[in-house]
Amino acid sequence: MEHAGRGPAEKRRGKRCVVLSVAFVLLIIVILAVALGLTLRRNTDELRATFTARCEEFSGYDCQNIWDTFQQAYVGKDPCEVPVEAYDSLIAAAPFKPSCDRMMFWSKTKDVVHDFTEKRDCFLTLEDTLLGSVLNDLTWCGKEGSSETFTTGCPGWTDCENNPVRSFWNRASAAFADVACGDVTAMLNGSITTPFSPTSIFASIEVKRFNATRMRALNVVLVTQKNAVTNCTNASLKDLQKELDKGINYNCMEVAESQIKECGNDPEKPCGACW
Ligand code: DVN
Repeated sequence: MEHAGRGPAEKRRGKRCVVLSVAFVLLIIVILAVALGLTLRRNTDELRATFTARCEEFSGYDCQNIWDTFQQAYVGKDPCEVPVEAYDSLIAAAPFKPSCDRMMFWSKTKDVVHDFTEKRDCFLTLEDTLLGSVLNDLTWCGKEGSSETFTTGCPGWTDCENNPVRSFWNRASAAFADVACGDVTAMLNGSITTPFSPTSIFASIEVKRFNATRMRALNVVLVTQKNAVTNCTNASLKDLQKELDKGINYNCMEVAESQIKECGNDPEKPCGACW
């Protein structure tokens, strides 16, 4: 009769096989965990490197302290529960200085306005200031129970209101508008039907904080293209005028985008003569 059970050598081989399989699975788990850890570290390190390099272009600031203060706003938090107030300390660490007669606000004209302010050293947008420039075009968020910064998989602008990126821009825009003084300029988009959109940061936050004790006028530059759909008589611009604090003068000029581009390319021309 044939022996039904396995021999001792076969049993030992079977056991070794199980041990090897478990060890292999554990090894894979360790490798994956290390790779994930390194990726997260890289996320934090890359953001820190960009932040610090941009910060160091401004002299007289403690960039390490500004980075630490920035991180405190969102690290370890649910990325949908970072309110605007979380950035109060960051704003206090690098406050906006008033640049009377040179401050430039904008809405739906991101490229044209920055192309212009980069070439000409006359107007200053939020994105030309230290805090605006270090975080411009970046994405970041934290996670509950983690000390890392994530740069992917973060909630989008409209996914939840209190997300770290949106709250930062809302807070920074409010602080920048708080120091607006003298003659202030706003570049709005003449190619859309509602250049002063109630849901924009410009309308919902900045204009509401303009104050007549500091500001003399708001000069709207309505950027037009060949087939302009909007001019200075636009209904939304009437709303803008109504929203302004009494005592702030309002002016509006329609200016061709090509003229703004040409002026940007001509550093000899005085800034005020661009429109
Ligand atoms: O005056 C400026 C400046 O001070 C600024 O920070 O706020 C004013 C501009 O904000 P705005 O009036 O809301 O103008 P926009 O053109 O509607 O939006 C400005 C930017 O906010 C966009 O360019 C988006 O940034 P991005 O993605 O190009 O780096 C962002 N943004 C606004 N609404 C968004 C959005 N991003 C994604 N989804 C949205 N719904």
